[in-house]
Formats: sequence, C-alpha cells, structure tokens
Amino acid sequence: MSTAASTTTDSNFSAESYYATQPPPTHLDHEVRNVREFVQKHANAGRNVVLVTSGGTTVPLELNVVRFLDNFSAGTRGATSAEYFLKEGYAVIFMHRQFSLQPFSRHYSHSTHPFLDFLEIEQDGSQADSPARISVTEKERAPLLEVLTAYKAVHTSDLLHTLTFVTVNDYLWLLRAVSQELAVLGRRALYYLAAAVSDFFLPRQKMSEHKIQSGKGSLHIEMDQVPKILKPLVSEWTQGQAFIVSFKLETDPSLLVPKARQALARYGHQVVIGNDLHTRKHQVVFVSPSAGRDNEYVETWIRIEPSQDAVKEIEEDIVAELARRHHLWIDTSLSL
Ligand code: 9Z3
Repeated sequence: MSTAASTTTDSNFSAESYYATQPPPTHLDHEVRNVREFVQKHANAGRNVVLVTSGGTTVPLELNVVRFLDNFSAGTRGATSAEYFLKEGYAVIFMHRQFSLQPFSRHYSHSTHPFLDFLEIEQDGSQADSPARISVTEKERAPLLEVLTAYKAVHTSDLLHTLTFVTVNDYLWLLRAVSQELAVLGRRALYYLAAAVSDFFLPRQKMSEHKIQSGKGSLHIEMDQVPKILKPLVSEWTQGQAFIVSFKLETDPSLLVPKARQALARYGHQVVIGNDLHTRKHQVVFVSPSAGRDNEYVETWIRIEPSQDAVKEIEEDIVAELARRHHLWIDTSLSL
C-alpha cells in the first residue's frame, strides 16, 4: 500500500494475535535479563516490588517514522509516585516514556525549575591556576541536598530500575515481559499503571514504509484497537496474585466512577484510580470491589487543598493508601 491510509475490515486484535503479528522491540531480551536480575535480588531480600508505568505512548504512522500520534502525560504522576514508593520501602521498576519526567530529576525539570538558574559561578576560571568553581545558590541548597541524598541512597542500594518505551508497541511488549519476571513475587508484586496508553494503533502490516506524502487531499487513517491488555495481565501473566492498580483518565467528571467500575468488572483487578484531567493534582477517586459482594464497589476520595500543592503532593497520600492495601493483600494470602 502507498500510504498509512487503510481500509481494514475486522480490526480487533486479541492480545494473542497482537503478540503473534507485531514485532518485539530490538533490545527486549537484554532488558528482560536486567529486570530478572533486579527482581531476583529484591525477592531474595524479601522486599516488595512495584512496577510503575509512566508517560504517554506514541503510535507511529510510518515505518520510517516522521509522524506519530501521542498520548497526553508529562509523567508527573508516575515519577512522583515512584519516589513515594521508594520511601515506603518498595524496590521500583520505573517503566517510562523516553524523556518524560523521572524520579528525583523531576524536581529540576528543564522547563519548570531549570537547574542552570540556581547554579552560580564563583570564579571565572580565566586564570590557568584557578579553574572555575560552581556552587548552588543559598536558597536552593537545602532542597537540593535532600533530593540528592535520597537519589544517591536509592542508587547505592540499587532500589530503582529504569526501563524506557516510546511506542505503544514497546510498552505492550515490555509490560508482558516484566510481568512474567515479577510473577516469582506472587502477591508481593504491585502494579501501578499510570502510563497514558494509546487506545488505537496502526499494525505494522498496514504502515507506509516511507513518509506519507501530502498533496493528495485529505488523509484518512483507520486504526485498529489496541488489545485490552489488563485482562491477560490479571488472569494469565500474574495469575491473579499481584495487586494491580490501573488509572482511568476522563475529561467529563461524571464518567469517572462508572468507567472505573466497568474496568473492574471487566478485568477483575484490585483498584482503579479515577482522575479528571483538570483536577488530577488535587483529587482522585479509588474504586475497588466491595469485599464479599459481587458487582458492588466502594469509592474512596483522596483530596488535598488546591492551595496546598506547592507543599504537598497528592501522590504521597495515594501511595500511602495503596501500600496499606497491598500489605493487607499480602497478609490475606498468609492467613489462607
Ligand atoms: C492517568 O490517568 C495519569 O494519572 C495521568 C497523569 C496521565 C493523568 P501526568 O503525567 O498525568 O501527571 O501529567 N493515566 C492513565 C491514563 C490512561 O490511559 N488510562 C486508560 C483509560 O483512561 C486506561 S489504562 O482508558
């Protein structure tokens, strides 16, 4: 075919047919080996491990990609939460969109808090025997020391393992592979699926090899649905053992709770965190199945004052509540 414009008929991929037809990313085996080592080390130490996914996935429109669709997410939720999970004693696999925010360095994002602005040159370095010295401004010193100390401690203890994705295809292959490695942890594995994942994609077989040419009028692209991966994640890859938390993003607040319930009914996992695009930094709703009652759900709102968000991050409360629930989940299996 000459362009990405396509005329598919049946376009429903099951997870199985997806993995059978879409190629894995090139470094998958290498990434998986590193994850295995990380998981094994923390499993042996009796530590709980959380997989945090963060940032948006892309959908390329060409094989030699010039254009792509993107999903909204700076990676703030994931990067911030990862830090709080580390504080709660988890080892963290941080699977994020390349160049999205990361734990610790997020405090010094190039756009909102550029680090060059709080560095000072003490000596100009123009003389050969006195090279330039750089220092941190007085105001920034204490907060930087706090972040740096936590960062160094986490790296010295090898508590944070980072994986990178760009496309939704990278994401799907990585998620399956990582979940298979985490299976050894049983109930001690926690999934925190905050990445904004594309709902539609263009299968490789339908993609134009080269840049789609303009000049032929409007472009029509028919995309296929990305398979609903939560289903095999819950029932096959983790065999119902892991504690799985997914996020639901809406722009119409009245849809949050119904859509979250629908997801729980479909996939049978533990928590859906609903967040509205405009209020997501101040309030979220936890929706979970009601214990012992089929088709009934419990909602718990977590809120912080909007004026508080310079001093308090809602992720602190989200993660504390999830850690509490996850510990109960682990304890339940011990008493079975
Ligand atoms: C989220 O809802 C995240 O909380 C945000 C975080 C993307 C809103 P930021 O990075 O934003 O802090 O700027 N993530 C999940 C979004 C998503 O794609 N959910 C799917 C859906 O809503 C279900 S898995 O259908």
